[in-house]
Amino acid sequence: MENKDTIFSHPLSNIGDFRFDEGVADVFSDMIQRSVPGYTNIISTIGELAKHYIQEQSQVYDLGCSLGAATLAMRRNISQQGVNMIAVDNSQAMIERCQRNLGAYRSDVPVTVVLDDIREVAIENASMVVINFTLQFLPPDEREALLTKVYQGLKPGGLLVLSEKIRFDDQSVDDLLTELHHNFKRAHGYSELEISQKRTALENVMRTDTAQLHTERLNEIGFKHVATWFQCFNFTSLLAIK
Ligand code: GEK
Repeated sequence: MENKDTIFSHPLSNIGDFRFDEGVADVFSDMIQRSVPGYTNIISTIGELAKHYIQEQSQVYDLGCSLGAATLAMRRNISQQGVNMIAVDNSQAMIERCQRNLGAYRSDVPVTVVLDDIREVAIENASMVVINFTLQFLPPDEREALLTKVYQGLKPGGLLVLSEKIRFDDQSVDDLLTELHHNFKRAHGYSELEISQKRTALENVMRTDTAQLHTERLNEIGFKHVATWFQCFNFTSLLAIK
């Protein structure tokens, strides 16, 4: 059974910045499913897209792979020949568990699990790249460079799936969708204390962009086709084809 996330359930005298450490990695699967509306749907759609977009003799990247959910979903759907997968995360705790999760299922598709910063990793000969809720943790002024590197490493017809928490310039809309998201968390058993302490912990480490900025940036970088395929409250997923 999955470990339940109770990290913020007791009052903390000093709420430090959120970190992807052992404690978080142990409960991460439960945490993300109870915190991100549509997460399971997004993961299974990533698997579906893998069937259509992964090209023979190419590479597939999962940037900010955590426990490897997106990598597993894609790997299950690969029948193309000569595909290499590369899953990257800069949390040692996540990478150890990701390696274990991938090892638990049989597959002929090789996966290299890399402990590194996604800004440091070369992207080459890629037909599909997934950045599922990870760009939001990079400093805002470094996001364009990362996406440009992804674009340059993609083959023609290659696909980027970019999922993010977003903010809205219209304060009333932002407040409303934040409240709906908090209701989602309440419905999944998080208390007011857990919701507010987690929010404080994320304040300095997760700075969200607007949906409009995401779309414009991908278009400016040169992606030929950009579309929002999923949105629920303040969570979105885009696909961008080179
Ligand atoms: C999923 N994609 O289950 N370099 C590498 N990894 C990073 C960096 C960085 N600069 N910054 C953060 N991370 C996953 C979920 S979680 C999303 C992704 C969330 C890693 C961090 O260690 C964590 O594992 C992941 O990005 C973000 O589909 O917690 O909201």
